Amino acid sequence: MTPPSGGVDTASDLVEGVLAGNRRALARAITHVEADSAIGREVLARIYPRTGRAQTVGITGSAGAGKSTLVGALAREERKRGRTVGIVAIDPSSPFSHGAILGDRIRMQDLTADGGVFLRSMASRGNLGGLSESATGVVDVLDAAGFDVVMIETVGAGQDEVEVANAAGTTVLVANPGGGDEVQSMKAGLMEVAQVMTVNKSDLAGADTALTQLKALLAIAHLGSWEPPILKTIARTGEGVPELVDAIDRHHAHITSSVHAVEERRAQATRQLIALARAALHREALVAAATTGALEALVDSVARRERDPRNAAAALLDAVKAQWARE
Ligand SMILES: Nc1nc2c(ncn2[C@@H]2O[C@H](COP(=O)(O)OP(=O)(O)O)[C@@H](O)[C@H]2O)c(=O)[nH]1
Ligand SMILES: [Mg+2]
Repeated sequence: MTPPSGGVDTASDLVEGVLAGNRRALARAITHVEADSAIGREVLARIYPRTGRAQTVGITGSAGAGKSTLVGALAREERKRGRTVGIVAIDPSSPFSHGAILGDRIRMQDLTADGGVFLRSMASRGNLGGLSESATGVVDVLDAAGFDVVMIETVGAGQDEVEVANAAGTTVLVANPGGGDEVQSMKAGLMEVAQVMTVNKSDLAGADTALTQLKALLAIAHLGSWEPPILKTIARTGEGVPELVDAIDRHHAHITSSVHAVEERRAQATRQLIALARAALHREALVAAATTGALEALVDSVARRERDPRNAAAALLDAVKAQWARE
């Protein structure tokens, strides 16, 4: 990806512009971060000491759960409370990026028109881990630019998406009535990813059943010092949204309170670092494997049943390590 034409960006100008809240500098800095350019990396390195002030909120759940609608409703509520909002949407089916729901888009434009909301859509990039790297970078840029709240919408399907949501201070799981099987399949694992849960589309039948199922799952989950509240929302009308903002704020107060602040900062740093290291390792290893031709050859031998896949995976790792030793 190349940066937009017209003028040559320098990292210094972009950093200065971002910190001053300049919208054009912000947009260009984000483009560099998304492209993972040298300037983008320098911008991220230089702004990082200025991050950590924003309240970061991950919004995760299945496609169609109403995440984008809810993000819009949350942003509206935050604006009522006088807070500015940065939004990163990486759901590929997001109406923010695809215009699937014209009404939502028009209302979203109202919201961004007041200058207190900045919205950026990002395309999911397949399985090379580029997503967690660039999405958390964009969150950092919005944080440094001074937005009070930064929201990240992701489809809670892949590892990558879960990691993105996980990098946020507070993650909201968006479930639906009638999603019983789906809720069961999440099991305790995904429940532990979220600190606040909501049964969205509570105007539909079965909302209370879904609520009861979530509570039952939560009862068997391993919980720390925070017990995730489970709420009901109707994102389309905004019903329950003020209560959801209150719950997110309570969790934010919990993780920033003096008793938990140090522990939580370390936990969040661990999640972020591991997610980024995993993505980088994955990418570098595939590049090294491709360079040596080892991947191709091992795939052939497994397909011919000459080697078992576990043995081949170990051989692939050896080839990658040997390639790294040569570099
Ligand atoms: N009935 C009802 N529909 C909703 C609600 N929230 C969102 N929707 C609808 O659900 C569909 C998917 O919403 P969207 O926000 O795009 O979901 P996402 O894929 O999770 O981002 C859209 O048609 C929304 O209008 C709600 O609270 N009640
Ligand atoms: Mg969406």
